[in-house]
Amino acid sequence: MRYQLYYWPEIQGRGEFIRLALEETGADYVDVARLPKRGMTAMMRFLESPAVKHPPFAPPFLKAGNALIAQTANILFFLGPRLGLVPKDEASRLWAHQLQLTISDWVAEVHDTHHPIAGSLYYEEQKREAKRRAVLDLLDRLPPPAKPPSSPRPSAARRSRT
Ligand SMILES: N[C@@H](CCC(=O)N[C@@H](CS)C(=O)NCC(=O)O)C(=O)O
Repeated sequence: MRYQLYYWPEIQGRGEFIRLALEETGADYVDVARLPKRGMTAMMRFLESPAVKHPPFAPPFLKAGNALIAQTANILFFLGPRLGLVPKDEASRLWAHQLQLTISDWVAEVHDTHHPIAGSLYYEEQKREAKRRAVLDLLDRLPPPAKPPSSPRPSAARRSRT
């Protein structure tokens, strides 16, 4: 099966999660929007054409035969067993999916520390809010990456002082 990946050609972004799975396993795929000339047109057709029955919300999305699959975690849930990246049992698959959904939450959190008001505004236009958001996010939401999992989260430590 030749998979077709659709993602913005200029950035790595969420498309990279899909690329990594495809590259790691040597899957046969084409990165459609990176093709010269018609790549972006092909991608925009899926996003804009009323003829698409189940249109994606936003890239990345994957075409696999007749299936059109969007949402990064959903695409990986589909690809995982097909590319041999997860064990076959349901519990393992759900655990891998749960991890990927958590990563998706983190991606959104980190994105919002730069674009807390709107993704369509430049960082410079929302710098003050971004700084506030970033500090609060670090304190309340994201666990410290450098510490072992057993360490208390900063938010818990903060709460215990009040
Ligand atoms: N929840 C979706 C989010 C998709 C998303 O927001 N994609 C971004 C790029 S990483 C995008 O295309 N934003 C511009 C737009 O929606 O027009 C996922 O995890 O795939």
